[in-house]
Amino acid sequence: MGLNVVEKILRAHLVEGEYVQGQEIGIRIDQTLTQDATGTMAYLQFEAMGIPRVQTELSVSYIDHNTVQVGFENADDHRYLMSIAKKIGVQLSRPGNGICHQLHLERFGVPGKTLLGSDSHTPTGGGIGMIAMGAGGLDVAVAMGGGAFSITAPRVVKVNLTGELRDWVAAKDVILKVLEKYGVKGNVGRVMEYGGPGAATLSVPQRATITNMGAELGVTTSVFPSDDTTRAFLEAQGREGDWVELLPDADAEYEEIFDVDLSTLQPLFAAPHSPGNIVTVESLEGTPVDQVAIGSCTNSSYADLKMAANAVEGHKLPEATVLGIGAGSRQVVEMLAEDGGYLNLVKFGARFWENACGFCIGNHGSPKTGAFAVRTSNRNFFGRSGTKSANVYLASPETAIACAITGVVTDPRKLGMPYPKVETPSEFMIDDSMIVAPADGAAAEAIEIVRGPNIGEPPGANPVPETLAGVVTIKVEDKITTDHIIPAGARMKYRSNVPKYSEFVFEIVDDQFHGRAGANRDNGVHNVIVAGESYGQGSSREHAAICPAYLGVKAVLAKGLERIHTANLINFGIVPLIFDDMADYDGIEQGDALEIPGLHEAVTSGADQVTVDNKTKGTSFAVNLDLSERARLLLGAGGRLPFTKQQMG
Ligand code: MIC
Ligand code: SF4
Repeated sequence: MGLNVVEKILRAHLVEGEYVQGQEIGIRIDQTLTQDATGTMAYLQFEAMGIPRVQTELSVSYIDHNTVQVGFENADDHRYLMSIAKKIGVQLSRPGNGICHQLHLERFGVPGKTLLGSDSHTPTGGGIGMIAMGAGGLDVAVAMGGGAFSITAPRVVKVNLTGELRDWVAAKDVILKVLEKYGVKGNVGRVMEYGGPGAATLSVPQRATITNMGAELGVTTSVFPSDDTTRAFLEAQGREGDWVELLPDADAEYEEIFDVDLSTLQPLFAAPHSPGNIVTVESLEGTPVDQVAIGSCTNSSYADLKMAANAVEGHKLPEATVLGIGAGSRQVVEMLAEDGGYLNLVKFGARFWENACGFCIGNHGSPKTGAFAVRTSNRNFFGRSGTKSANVYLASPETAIACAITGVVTDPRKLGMPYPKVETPSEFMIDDSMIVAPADGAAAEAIEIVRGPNIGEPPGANPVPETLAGVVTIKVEDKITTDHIIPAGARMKYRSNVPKYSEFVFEIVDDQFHGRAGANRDNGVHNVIVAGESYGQGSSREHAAICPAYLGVKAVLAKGLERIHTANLINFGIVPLIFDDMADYDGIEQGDALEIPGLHEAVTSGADQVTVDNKTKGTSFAVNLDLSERARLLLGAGGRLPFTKQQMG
C-alpha cells in the first residue's frame, strides 16, 4: 500500500509506539518555535528541567504577540526571552520583525521536517510540506530538550483540489469552504492533506493561508505536498538548498476524500462568533462596514497586501470606515515600501499597524461598540477583538479591500474593476538582521538571564486527589474556546505571572468564577468545570490549564475536548473526564456537590471509567477516562513538569 504525505513524514520521525491509526505514537521533533505570549512560560519550564542547551536541529523564539507594551511587563518578558535564547541555543526574532508563522515559512521551514510550536497556528508550515503542529509551551519545552511529542496516529482526509480559483476568489475562500463542510468540532485526530491538480495552481502563501486556518477545524495539522511551487518559493527566499520533493504515492490511501473544484468557489465570510459559521459575502451585500483589518498570520503575505495596494489606487477610504493593516513580516513591509504599495495604501487612508499579532488578538484595533468588522484573520470568537458587542466577519483580503473601498459589504467580483492579481515574487528582499543568533561555548555560559519583576515561576505539581470532593464551579455549553477560558488581548501581559493572570479565568463568561474557585480552593473544596462538546477549542495557550489548576480545578467533565487543550490539562494535573451518557450533562447544575471516590487510583491503574456521585441531586453516573498510558503517568505525578523532573532523577 502506498503512503500519503502525512504518513511519509510521520513514519520517518517515529520514535515511540507502532504506527497504527488511532494509537498514540511519539515522534521526533526537528524544529520548534515559540512566541512571546506562550514562550516565556515555555522557557521557564525548560529551565526547570535543567537541560543546558536545546537538542533540536533548530529552535526559534519569536517576539510578536505582546508588542504593545503598556507597562513594563511585556518589555521584561522580551529581555528575558532574548537572554535565555542566546544562552540555550535558540534563534531569536526581535519584536518588529513580524509574526512567527509567516517568518518561519519565509526563513526557516523545511519540507519533510517536523515542527512543534507553542501556538495553534503552527500548521502554517504545512504550506511548504512540513508536519507542523501546535502544542502547549511545556510540550514544546520538552521537545526542545530532545523529548518526543505524542500524538494519535491520525486519520488522513484528502482535500482533492481541481480547477483554478477565479478572479477575486482567494485561498481564504478555500479554507472557509473546508470549514463549511467539516465544522469546528469533531475533527480531533484527523489531518487534512491537500492535493490534486488544483493544488499546483496555488502559491506557497496561498497554501499557508489554508493550512494556517486549518487549525480552526480542530485537526492535528494540515499539509500540502512539496513540489515545484515549493521549490520556487524557497528559491525566491534564497533557500533552494532546503527543498526536497515530497509527494503522496499514487496508491496512497485516505480516510475520505473531499473534492473541491476551485473554479466553483465564491467569496465567503465566517460570520460571528465562530470560524465555522459560513455564509456567502453576497448574502450580506450592502451592510455598512465599520472596520476592515487586513493582516494576521493568515493573510499578510506580500501578494495579499500588494493586491490590496493595487486595488485602492485612485480611491479614498469612506468616512465611516476604518482600515488597519498589520503585515506579516518586515520583509513584506520593506518590499511594499520599495515598490510603492505602502504609499498607495497610506494615501487611500489605511492605518499601518505594527507587523505583529496586534488586532487579531485584541491587543489593539478593537472595533467600536456593536461594530460590523471585516477581518482577514482566522478567529472571530466572542470578545476576542476586545469589543464584546462587535460582530467580526472573517474574509479574504480581496473581500476585505472591496469592503474598505465601498464602505459596505461588497462581493469583490462586483467592484467592476480588473482583478489586480499579484504573483509570488521570484526574489524576496532578504535581511535577517532582526534575527539574533545564539552564543556558543564560554560566551553562552557567561550570559546572565535577565529577570525583571514580571518574570515569575513555572507552576508546581497539581496532584490528582484520592477522592475528588468538590463542586461544579461553572457549567458552560458547547464550543467553549480558550479565549473564553482565559482572555488574551490586554490581559496577555500577565502570562508570566500566574496568580495575577488567574484573576481573569472565564472573565468574559462569568466574572465571579475566579472568586468562587479561589474560595473553594482555600477551603479545601475541589473545583470541577462542566462543559459541552469541543471544550478548549482554538489557541494552544496552556494558561487555559495552568490558571484553572492554580485556582484548584481538579477535573474538567465534558461531552468532548479538543486535542491541544486536553494535552495541556493533563500536563498540569487536571483530569479530563468525558460523559459516557451525554444526557448526564443535562442532569447536572452549577453549584452541585460532586464526589469521585478513588479518582487517583482509577487514573493510575488504567481504569477506563469512574463513577461520579452528585450529592446535591442524589444521582450517580459513569464517566470515561479516555487516557493513554503516558497521560496516566503524567497525571499520577501531578503533571508533566514534575514527571519529567522525576524521570531525570
Ligand atoms: C491565538 O491566535 O489565539 C494565539 C494568541 O496566537 C494563541 C497563542 C496564545 O494564546 O498565546 C494560539 O493560537 O495558540
Ligand atoms: Fe498572532 Fe493572530 Fe496568528 Fe495567533 S492567530 S499567531 S494572535 S496573528
